[in-house]
Amino acid sequence: MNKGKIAEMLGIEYPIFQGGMAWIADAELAAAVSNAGGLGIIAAGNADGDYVRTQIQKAKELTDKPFGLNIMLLSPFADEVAQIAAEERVPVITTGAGNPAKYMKMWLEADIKVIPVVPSITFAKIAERNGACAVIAEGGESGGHIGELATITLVPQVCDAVNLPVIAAGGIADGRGIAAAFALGAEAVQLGTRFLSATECNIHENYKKKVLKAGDTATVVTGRRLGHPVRSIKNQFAREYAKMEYTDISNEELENFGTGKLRLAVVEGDEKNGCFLAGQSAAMVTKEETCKEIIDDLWQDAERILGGLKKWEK
Ligand code: TUI
Repeated sequence: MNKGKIAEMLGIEYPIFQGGMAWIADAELAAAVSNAGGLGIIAAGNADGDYVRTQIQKAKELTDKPFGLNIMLLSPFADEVAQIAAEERVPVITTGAGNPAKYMKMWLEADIKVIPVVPSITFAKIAERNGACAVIAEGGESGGHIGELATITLVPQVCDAVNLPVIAAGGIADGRGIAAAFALGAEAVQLGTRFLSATECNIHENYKKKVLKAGDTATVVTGRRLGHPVRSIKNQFAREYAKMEYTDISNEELENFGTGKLRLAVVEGDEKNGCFLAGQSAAMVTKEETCKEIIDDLWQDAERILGGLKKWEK
């Protein structure tokens, strides 16, 4: 099957991105995905410049294939990390949780392909105007920080609104999801949650277990009150946070209550107090596999389903 414009543009084998999950997506995961033919993406998250530079250099050692860096724009280190990404000339930058306009010129001058995550048509159009080579339209089924729209409504609207290739994200975890995304007009997909169970994903064993045993209604969205809705697996932390949103405590106290809880989940595996970010597709993640097994399985299934879809073949 024709693997499409995005794979060609980025020099990857399959149009499958691994989402840049904060605290989770390190050089090892990204390189494993890139070596399997997808686009592996290191997450800068809230980390400082030194950490990010080390991870970029490690990825360059672990793979000779293209890889990406995700810059979380709410990070206090976003300016520093943006500069380091340009210096290191990472092949691809994706951005999350904001508008990357002020960095675009610097990145484009460094010959970097910039692909912002957009939660709406407005931000897709801004990205196009500022020189992005594609956009990732991420629906609210995904884990972590989310927008208001669902993937099935967001993707076709973004495809109609901009003249750029669109990567669909949010709720996609298998070949059926990929087929659906292509039917909506996307030319590639980004998956995060499916890679949480990957052998090369260096998260605490308890995190993997939580994802593997998640059911269809295992996740919940908290944080709307502070303007940063976040989807995570229901546990004591999520329930307490949800309750606190409706009390009269200050925003600052609420924010402080959330600080450091993703680290508790990823590093300590603290099942009660950690914040276990995951998308609605967690219920579809049922076994631990290598990144290569995941990518091969995804593409084989997508190809089987899409075999006859003429629009994609041309
Ligand atoms: O960024 C993500 N997912 C994330 S970031 C993250 S770390 C974090 N922790 C606490 C609060 C906030 C972030 C965990 N998961 N996905 C990409 C994404 N980007 N989803 C939604 C957006 C987005 C939202 C608003 C992109 C642009 C945007 O622009 C609005 C503006 O006002 O700039």
